[in-house]
This record gives sequence, structure tokens and C-alpha cells, in this order.
Amino acid sequence: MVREPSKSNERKKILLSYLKIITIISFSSLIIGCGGGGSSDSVSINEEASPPATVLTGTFIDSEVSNIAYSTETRNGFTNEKGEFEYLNNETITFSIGAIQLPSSRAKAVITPLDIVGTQLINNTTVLNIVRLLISLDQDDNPENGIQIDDQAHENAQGESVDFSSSDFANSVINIVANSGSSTTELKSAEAALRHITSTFNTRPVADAGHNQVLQAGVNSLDATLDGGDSYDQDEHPLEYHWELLSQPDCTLDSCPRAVLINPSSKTPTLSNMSETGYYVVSLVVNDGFHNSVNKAEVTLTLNKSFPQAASLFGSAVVFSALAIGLKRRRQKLIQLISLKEHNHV
Ligand SMILES: [Ca+2]
Ligand SMILES: [Ca+2]
Repeated sequence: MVREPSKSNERKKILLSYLKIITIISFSSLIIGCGGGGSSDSVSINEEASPPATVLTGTFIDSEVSNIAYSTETRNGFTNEKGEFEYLNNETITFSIGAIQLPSSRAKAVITPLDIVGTQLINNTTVLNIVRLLISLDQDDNPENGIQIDDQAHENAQGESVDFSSSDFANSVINIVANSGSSTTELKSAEAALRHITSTFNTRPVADAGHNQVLQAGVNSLDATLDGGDSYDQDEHPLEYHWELLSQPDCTLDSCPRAVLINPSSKTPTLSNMSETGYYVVSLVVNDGFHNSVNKAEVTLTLNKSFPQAASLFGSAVVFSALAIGLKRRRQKLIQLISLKEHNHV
């Protein structure tokens, strides 16, 4: 008997096929959802899985600019006394004084007027105009210790806007600078701005006082030439030299000639009048027109007793000995004469 083709089996097969299809569709939907395909549920899952954004701290330097307003996509406020602000990665930041906005730039750890303008040229007109305004608003008129923007500057700059690249820039900020709460009432010059920004980005020079020297003392005092020519500045600013005689041997007599530095502001000064044997220590600091060198270099000159001097002492001893012998002989001769006279008298 032939078994009737299993209708129930076929139904089972069809049912299984449906189940497979439903399973595949469900799985695919899940994959699409996890890939950010677009359902609101899947976005919700994504948001929950993302780590919280890290709040970063950056600094606005021209030198450090404090109490300047800033805003990013998620943050706003005023820079603290260190010129610091908060931002998130990949945000854009805009600094402002009252309603005056500086050009926007990508927020990062250190922002300078060069970054804001997007140039490397410190003599760029827009850069210099930004710096001119900032140093003119500095409360104590000393940008070297940081630039502190007064609250009054923000108040007086409400409703203002400035084009930092305009040839009319100076006129547009006259009133703001005159009433900014700073001791400065006039806009600083482009030259002052250039000097300030150069100083801000200056690399300090390195002093080199030359090689140590060993000298032999002679009958007369000695002079030695020092050489600071290996001092250098990475920015190739011209250097000023400041030599100083730190120490020299103690005087062994009640008074004796002392060594002195001749032309201590030159690259190659002279240490003159060395007479006492021992160590002479000289220091050198160089200045690049903005800052002193990162170091105070030292060089030691050692003055040793020389052979001629020793010979001279030896010669003196011989002379004294000869004199002593001569005196002794003369005394013996005198005694002999006295004895002879006494004998004749007798
Ligand atoms: Ca200041
Ligand atoms: Ca320099």
C-alpha cells in the first residue's frame, strides 16, 4: 500500500520554510538597526552605547588672555585667569569682547591670534589688529604678565562690530579702547603689537661662555680673552652679552691687584690683571632683545704657579743664602780684626 504523499510532511516543510524566512527577516532588521539604518529605536541604542564626550581645556595665548568671552557648540563662558576655556573635540570656538567677535577657529589646546586668522605670518594685518586691540584692553597695560580684559570693555563693546582686516580698523575701535577699564586709552601701534607677539612666541637664547682656560703665572699680572661666540638663538635674533666675574682667588697680602672684566658687554671681553694663583670664575647671560638666555653659563680660568715664578723664588733663596754667607764671613773677619787689635794692645 502506497502511503499517501505525506500532506502533513509537506505542511511541515512549508511551515519550516516560513519560519526560516521570518527568522532571516528578523535578523536582517536587527543588523540594519544596529548599523544606524534609521529607526528611532536603533538611534536610541546608539546614544546609550556612546561614551560621554570628554570636556577638554584649551588656552588662548597672546600672552594668556583672561576674561575674554568664548562660545563653542556646547560651551560658553569667559576664559579664566590662565586664559583657559572648555571645549569638546572637533568644535568651533569664537572669542568675543562684548558684541565684537574675533574670527572663529577650530577649538584646540592652544589657540593664538595666528590660529584664529589661519596664518603663520605674525605681521599679517588681521593678526596685528587683533593683537593691537587685545594689548590695548589689558587692564594694567603690561601684556607681559598676561592680558586681562575688564568687564567694562565687554559692556562698552555691546552693539559693536569690528572688521579686523579693514583699513578703517583703528577708527572703529577708538571708543572701545578709550573706555575699556584699562589704563590705556589709545590704540597700541602695529609696531607694539608686532613686538608683543614676537615676544610671546620668542624662543629664549642659549649662553655659552667658551672653554675653561689654564694659565701660567708670570712675573707680571695676566690678561685673558673670553669668548661667548658659541652662544646662539634659534630665532637668530641678535644677542646682547652680559659677563660677570663671580669669584677670584683670595688676596694673600694686605692689598693686591684684583682682576677686572674689561668690556663685559662684548662677545669677547678681557679678564684683566690676574695675579693671584687659583680659580677665576666668570658667568655669561645673553639676551635676544626679548628674553634672557635659558641658562647662565660659567667658565673657569685657572692661574697656576709657573716655572719662571718658581725659579724666581729659587733665585731669591739663593740670593738670601749668599747674603747670609757673606754676612757670616764679614762677621768672622770683623771678629778676627778685633781679636788682632786686642792682641796688639796687649
Ligand atoms: Ca597685563
Ligand atoms: Ca629668540
